[in-house]
Amino acid sequence: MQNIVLFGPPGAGKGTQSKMLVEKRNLVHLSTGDLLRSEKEAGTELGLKAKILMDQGKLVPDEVVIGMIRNKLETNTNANGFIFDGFPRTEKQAEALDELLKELNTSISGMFALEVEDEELITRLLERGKDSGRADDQNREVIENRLKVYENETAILRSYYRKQEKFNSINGFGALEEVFNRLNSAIG
Ligand code: B4P
Repeated sequence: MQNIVLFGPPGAGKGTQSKMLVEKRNLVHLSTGDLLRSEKEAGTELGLKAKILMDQGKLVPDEVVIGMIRNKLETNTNANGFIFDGFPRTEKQAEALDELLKELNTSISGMFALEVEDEELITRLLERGKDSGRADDQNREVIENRLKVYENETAILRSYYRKQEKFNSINGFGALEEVFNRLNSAIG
């Protein structure tokens, strides 16, 4: 199984590149952001609770996202592998993912971190906010808060995967195809 963690700050291109990778490789795409937004749209209790946090740029509790990923892994047992997009975002989530994959007799093949400067991230997200309908993309303060949360809670995972010798840094600046080519050759 090929299991890839696509990592990076908000707006780095995780969702965008995941979709391109899925077309090229026969992997199941798991985006916790997309899963949470579906819950929000369906108006479930989980979705309504998540909405309050997401709209402020805060992380949803670990138990919630770990539970969602567990369900998806259990219902895709025949997959060739997974692309984890936006997950893990905390050390607790990374440890839980390692455990869940161990139960399936597999593990993370590599973590690929898209590197993009903050000003470019803010520009991209505000641009998407013009028509995405996402409250978290429409306000500069909320975007800055998301970047702060990334620095404080998520960036630490770089060393988590470095210790496992699975960390790969990818320049995420440039045209979509350019970034995709860099990513694709790093994945191998
Ligand atoms: P996510 O849905 O993961 O959203 P994101 O970080 O904004 O990244 P996304 O994948 O959507 O954007 P992309 O970089 O592709 O998370 C949203 C919220 O959900 C979080 O803030 C949190 O509240 C919650 N959440 C999700 N997962 C969680 C977890 N595990 N634990 C706790 N909470 C969780 O693209 C951004 C824009 O840039 C797009 O418009 C795209 O077109 C553009 N773009 C991409 N690549 C480009 C390039 N090379 N050049 C120019 N523009 C580019």
